[in-house]
This record gives sequence, structure tokens and C-alpha cells, in this order.
Amino acid sequence: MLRLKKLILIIAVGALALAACGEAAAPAVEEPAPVQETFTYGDMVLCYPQLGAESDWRTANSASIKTEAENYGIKQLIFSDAQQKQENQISAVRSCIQQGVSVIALPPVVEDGWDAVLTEAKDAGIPVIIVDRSVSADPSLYDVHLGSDMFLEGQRAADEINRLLPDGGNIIEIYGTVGSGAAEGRAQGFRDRLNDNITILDSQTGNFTRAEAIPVTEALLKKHGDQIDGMFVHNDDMAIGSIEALKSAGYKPGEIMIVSVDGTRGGFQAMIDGWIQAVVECNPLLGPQVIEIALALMNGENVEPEILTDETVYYPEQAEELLPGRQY
Ligand code: GYE
Repeated sequence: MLRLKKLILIIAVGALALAACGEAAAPAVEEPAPVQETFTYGDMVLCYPQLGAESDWRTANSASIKTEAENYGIKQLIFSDAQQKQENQISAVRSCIQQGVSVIALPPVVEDGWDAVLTEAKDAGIPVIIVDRSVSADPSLYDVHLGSDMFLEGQRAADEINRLLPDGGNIIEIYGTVGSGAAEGRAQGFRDRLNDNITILDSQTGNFTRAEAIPVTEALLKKHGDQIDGMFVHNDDMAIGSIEALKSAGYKPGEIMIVSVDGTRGGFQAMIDGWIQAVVECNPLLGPQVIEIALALMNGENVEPEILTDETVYYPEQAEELLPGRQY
């Protein structure tokens, strides 16, 4: 590369000298085209300010990024854990901007409040990939959004509840983190598709964690008791928490229909045990795509602004067979 640059310089200087000696009418010398450096994975410093470690989905997502950073042989991964606090994530992004990283891949804990720091990254010329959950910021403030279609996941969950309660009924919803793209998208898609004869009695957040879902479910069981026919739980971890609460309250598997989201091993086991009737897939293994998109952005290539993951729905009948092959 250095030799090539030298050669171009020699030719350019030579041409200039010739032009200077020649007559006034000599043809204008074209400026040499700027030599565009091509980056490789070995040049990449990738910033991944992870939002937390709230669920098995998140653990798998972090592991995927870390493993693939090694597999692809990137120069450095700057990984942090914001413990589900936006202010921590914002300072992590700022620190990455200061360090002059090649690319920032940000899984935002909530949708709002990113404009300022995204503008700072843009002004610093650092490309940004929004990973997993979406942001409400103007799309001109980032390069790509890579993740799941949360609205579609909510619609799929409603299809399952509709199927499980063909004569209608009452359900409760255990909501993910309020204001997060994952929870808001799922809630909207769910309401968009839910049959009219099914009523959402109550909706409470469990913040996507097992621990928080337990007391929330206990309280809802106390409040609504045997009025409840079904539950839409925004992720498998919270569903597992809810199942603990149901067990303690004396419920048997299948008494209340449960549909959740993710497809973790825990979710598969709960299907095998008869507690969960359907799981809408949400795939956390985004490492390879994040790193490949990051390199494309470093090299100024065109990348689709919205890249959605292809997903499915899992049922108890397949759970036993699929569980051993699950990667998360
Ligand atoms: O479903 C949940 C996690 O944003 C898609 O966050 C992700 C969600 C996932 O805590 O388990």
C-alpha cells in the first residue's frame, strides 16, 4: 500500500513538473484520484455498549458478539454492561467516541433520548449500527438498524393466544421494559391482532427479568384469580418467573395458557413441562451480522438501512427434539 502511494505521488509530481515546463496551452493535468484505503477485520475497533444482563437472550447476545469478535479477528472489542440504565449506556457511547472507535453497535435499552449522543457520534464521523431494539431518533442519525421485527412478534403471539382461546377469554400481560422497542413493539403488534372476544384484564411490567416477574405475577393472580385464562409474557425469562408464581399459588401446567417470546432453553423446557403453549422466536445471535455490517460501513459500502431477522414460532410438540440443538 505504501509503495503504491509513493508511486502515485511520483507520477503526480512528475506530471506536474512536465505541465509546468510545457507551453501555456498544454492540456490540464488531472488530479490523481485519492487512494481509498480498504479496511479489514484486523483494523476494526468495535464498541458494543451492551444494555444489561437481564435475560438469557441478553447473555446469548453478549456471548455472540464476544465470540465472533474473536472468530473474525477484529483488533479490539470495547464491551460494557449498562445494567439496564440509559445514562450508563450514554456514557459508554461517549467514552467510545473519545477513544475514536471504528464503529459503534448500540443495543438501546429504551427508544427515546438518543438524539444528542447519536449526533455526537455522527459529528465524530463514527458509523453507528442500532442493534436489536429500535430508537425513535431520526434515521439520519445512524446508519443501520439490525434486529427483530418486534411488532410482528407481538402479532404472532396474538395469533397463538387466539388459537389457544378459540371461544375468547381473559388474559394478563407481563410487559417488558417500558419504553423499550422490544416491549412497545410486541405490545402494539399483540393488540393489533388479538381477537375481539379476548380481554386484556391487566398489564404490568416485569422489566424482562425473572426476578421481577415473580411478585408481579403473584399480585395479578391475587387480583384476578380464576378469571385468568391466558398470559402473554414478553420474554421467556419472565415466563419462567411467572411459572414459579403459578406453582406457588397451586396452579397446574396448562390451566392458564402461556405464550412468550425468545426461544431460550428455559423456554423450551417450560414447553416440554407443559407450562408454555407457544414461544415466538427472537434470535439474539447477531454477532456475525454486526461485525460484517461494521466492516462494510468502515469501507463506505452501501448497507440496507433496516435489516430484520428471519424468525418463527415454536410449539411444545417440537420442543423435546429441538432443545438439545438450541444455542441459547
Ligand atoms: O426479548 C428479552 C431481552 O430486546 C429482543 O430483551 C430483546 C429482548 C428479549 O431482555 O429477553
